[in-house]
Amino acid sequence: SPSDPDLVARARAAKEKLGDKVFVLGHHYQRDEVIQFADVTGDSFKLARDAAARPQAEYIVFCGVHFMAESADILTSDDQKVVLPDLAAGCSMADMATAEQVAECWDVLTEAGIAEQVVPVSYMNSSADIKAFTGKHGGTICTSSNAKRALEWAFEQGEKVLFLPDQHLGRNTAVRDMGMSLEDCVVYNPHRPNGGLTAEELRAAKMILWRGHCSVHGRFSLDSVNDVRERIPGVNVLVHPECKHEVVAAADYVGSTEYIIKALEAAPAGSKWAIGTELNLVRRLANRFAPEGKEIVFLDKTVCFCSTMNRIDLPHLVWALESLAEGNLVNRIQVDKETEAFAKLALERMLALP
Ligand code: CIZ
Ligand code: SF4
Repeated sequence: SPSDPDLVARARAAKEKLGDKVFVLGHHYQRDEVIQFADVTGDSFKLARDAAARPQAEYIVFCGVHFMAESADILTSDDQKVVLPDLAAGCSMADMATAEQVAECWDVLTEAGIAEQVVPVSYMNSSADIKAFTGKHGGTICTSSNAKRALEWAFEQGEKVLFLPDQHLGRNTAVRDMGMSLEDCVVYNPHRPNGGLTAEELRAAKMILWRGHCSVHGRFSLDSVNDVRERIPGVNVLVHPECKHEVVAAADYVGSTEYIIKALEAAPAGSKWAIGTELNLVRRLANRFAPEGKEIVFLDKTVCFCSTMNRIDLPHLVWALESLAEGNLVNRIQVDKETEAFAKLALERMLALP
């Protein structure tokens, strides 16, 4: 069983044996049984930075998903080895934009005569290949905390933005934060010829949104917002910007996981909150703040855990730590040199954003 005291003891022993050689990162969406062994917790960006700030740690055990481990590898030194305890922990959103599809999209933009006006902006939640494409074409990475600043910067470099791979974060940022209209946005569908768009539509658009979404956040609905308001009078609805535009438009507050945590820390006793983000985090926050008299519920009971985040469980973590303690480097995530160089360029543009 996941809370098996034997496994807990084994994880502790292996970690102790490794000492400073190992640094365990835990994403906010990880299971409690894994989070208890994390040296730091955070969102994908904070974790990648924290890994880089620990050069003495030879092994970075990344409890999160594949694209996050890639970003950690890109931002850490070559001597640091990033380990993902289960290689099947991918991200369905990141998988929605492949290198081939994005290269094809660039050809479509070139055919339409607009490629030189387009600046790619890619969400952190993308593969190293997509980050490299972004760097190569003069674009930047963004997170859900700095998407507005990234778009402002991009519109200083060019007239149009190709936003990858989360259409919801792109649309929400353009409309909520940048004063654009829904008509300024078009959706490029990689499964249709020319993205399902005419050259005229591409030329008229300001935001070209890649047709990707998060399979967790994308499932919160406007109904769930209306239902919770009826069920809990006075509730504050707080959602992540990966949610659909109609959900974000109906919410009281919108922000990244770090924003959500800070908002709940600052919330007064007696306040009520419905949160639209991953269930592991919402449950942990509900338990943490209940003693302070803050009532925190999950926005929609039909939405589940992120199944790939949940692949990292205590047995996988024990296996990874014990293997490392025995000198076996398992499940290393290593981005090739050329990809890394261009991806780093895009990440550095983000770090330089005002
Ligand atoms: O949806 C996710 O996976 C998020 C918000 C990741 C992250 O930490 O940026
Ligand atoms: Fe990917 Fe969504 Fe899971 Fe995050 S919560 S890892 S974006 S599928």
